[in-house]
Amino acid sequence: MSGRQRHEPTIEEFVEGIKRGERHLLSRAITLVESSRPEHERLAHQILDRCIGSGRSSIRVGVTGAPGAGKSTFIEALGLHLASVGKKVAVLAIDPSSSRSKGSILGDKSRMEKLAARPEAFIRPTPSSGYLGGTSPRTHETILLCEAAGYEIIIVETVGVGQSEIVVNSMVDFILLLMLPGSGDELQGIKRGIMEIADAIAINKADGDRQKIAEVSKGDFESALRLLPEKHPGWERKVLLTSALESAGIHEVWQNIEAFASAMHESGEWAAQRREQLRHLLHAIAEDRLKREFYNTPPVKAATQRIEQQVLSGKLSPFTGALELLEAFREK
Ligand SMILES: Nc1nc2c(ncn2[C@@H]2O[C@H](COP(=O)(O)OP(=O)(O)OP(=O)(O)O)[C@@H](O)[C@H]2O)c(=O)[nH]1
Ligand SMILES: [Mg+2]
Repeated sequence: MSGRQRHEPTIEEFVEGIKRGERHLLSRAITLVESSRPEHERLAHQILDRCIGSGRSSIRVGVTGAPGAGKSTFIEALGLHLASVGKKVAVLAIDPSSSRSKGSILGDKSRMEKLAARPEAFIRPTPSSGYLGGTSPRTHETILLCEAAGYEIIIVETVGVGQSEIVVNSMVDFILLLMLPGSGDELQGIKRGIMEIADAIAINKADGDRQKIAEVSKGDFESALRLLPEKHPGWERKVLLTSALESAGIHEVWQNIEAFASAMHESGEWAAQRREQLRHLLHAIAEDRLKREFYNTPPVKAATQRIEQQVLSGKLSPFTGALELLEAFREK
């Protein structure tokens, strides 16, 4: 960073710049969204308020799967495919390491260097900032900013290790689950819940001598999907074979996403799901704010340590302790 004082853009400049697709302003607005400083938060919300009605539409795709399944490589291949047909693509890679390290230490693959070099693409690692599962209301807010900036396809990468894919389900239109070729018997330790929220499965790394086994896995996953309840009535979840490394099967995945989008638009479910997601965001933000306000209220702050100690030493039950904290909050 240079020592030069940076000009702080006005709300107007932020909003107009984002709508014109100026990447540096989009980046700075996302930084404000991610900040926990109250003045940044206020600014971020003023910007968001004026971006949310941009009327621009997008397809939001969540890509999830076990660590090393090839999510980043796949997203880069898909992004390059989309950029080559002139689509503007934003990629939000949720970096699970950043809650620990406070920085975004992404591996080479996660940087998606080829895609990053394309003018049509915008790549942003987002810190999971300690939120359960690696996504936060901030990811949703960042999606809204990217949409206002005219990105037509927004791809969110999350590691399918627990809650993250459930959270990502509340902010994207389509979820692609990446699996590896291999025995589908034990479904590779992937929890049933993750399969249930997938709109399609791609068996990635279906290349070299893994091709045969990938075919077998395809059948296994198709059977497994048939046993699961429908996610969207009328949408048949496909199992596709891909090689992100060789860019094979990528176009087929995209065609599947487009088919999903038109089917959902036709049935009205697209809009219904988006409305449901706004409801979710409303409550996620309210809960987030309330929780912070609660613990920052002076009487609660003052009582927390004492009550914690009493609970830990067995003098007070956690139930009574929690009620006492609420009492302190009400007395504020
Ligand atoms: N053979 C083969 N290797 C692949 C393919 N896709 C990814 N890989 C390799 O698999 C490794 C992991 O790929 P990533 O794209 O980083 O996987 P990821 O799922 O994003 O990993 P995390 O973000 O760490 O969870 C890398 O060495 C890739 O080169 C593929 O289609 N075929
Ligand atoms: Mg990755």
